[in-house]
Amino acid sequence: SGKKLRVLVDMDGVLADFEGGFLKKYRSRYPTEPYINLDDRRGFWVSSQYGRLRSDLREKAISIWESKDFFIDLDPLPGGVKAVKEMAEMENTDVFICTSPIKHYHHCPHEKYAWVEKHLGHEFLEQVILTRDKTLITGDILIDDKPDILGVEAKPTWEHILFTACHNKHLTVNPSQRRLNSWSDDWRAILNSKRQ
Ligand code: DGP
Repeated sequence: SGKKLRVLVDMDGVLADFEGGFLKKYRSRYPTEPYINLDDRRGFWVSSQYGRLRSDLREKAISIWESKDFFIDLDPLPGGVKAVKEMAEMENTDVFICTSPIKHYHHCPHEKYAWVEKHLGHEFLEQVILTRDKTLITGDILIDDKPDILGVEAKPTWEHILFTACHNKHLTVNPSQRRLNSWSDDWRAILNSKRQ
């Protein structure tokens, strides 16, 4: 009953292992430079924490995700691809992948589409939304690891479900904010709670 549930799912940190992929390539490219273990990550912006470690490491960090093959090479996070495929097969459910490309556009947008095609299939390209402002996109739920999702729309239609990641796991978010701790967590219950 009611209208279809619209679920927006973020890509980096939710479906694709941005943090793990970053650290692996950073250490391989800069083997003698200091780095931040995933357990010690704090704050969404990787470049900010590396810049605090040593100012020149900010640009070195940025060079990693601006490189060719960074985004296509990201491993899927456990259970994400399966969950999204299952969601898409559910009755009365529309799933979209809602992701913000980096402004260095030479590789990232192309590789995000290629990643979806590789892991979710060609048909799933229909579901991809690239936007720098997720508040403009209407939906019932947005599953995203970024704690603060802001934009020009002050009252987005979606409820933000905070997906737990290394950089946000210690955050005490406001008590009304719901979390999905991983794809082993009960995402079906969260979807069902929003159905009419
Ligand atoms: P999204 O997860 O859709 O909100 O997209 C955010 C993107 O920004 C994602 O590709 C991760 C990336 N990112 C992480 N840390 C930094 C950073 O310090 N600087 C920039 N420019 N991008 C970052």
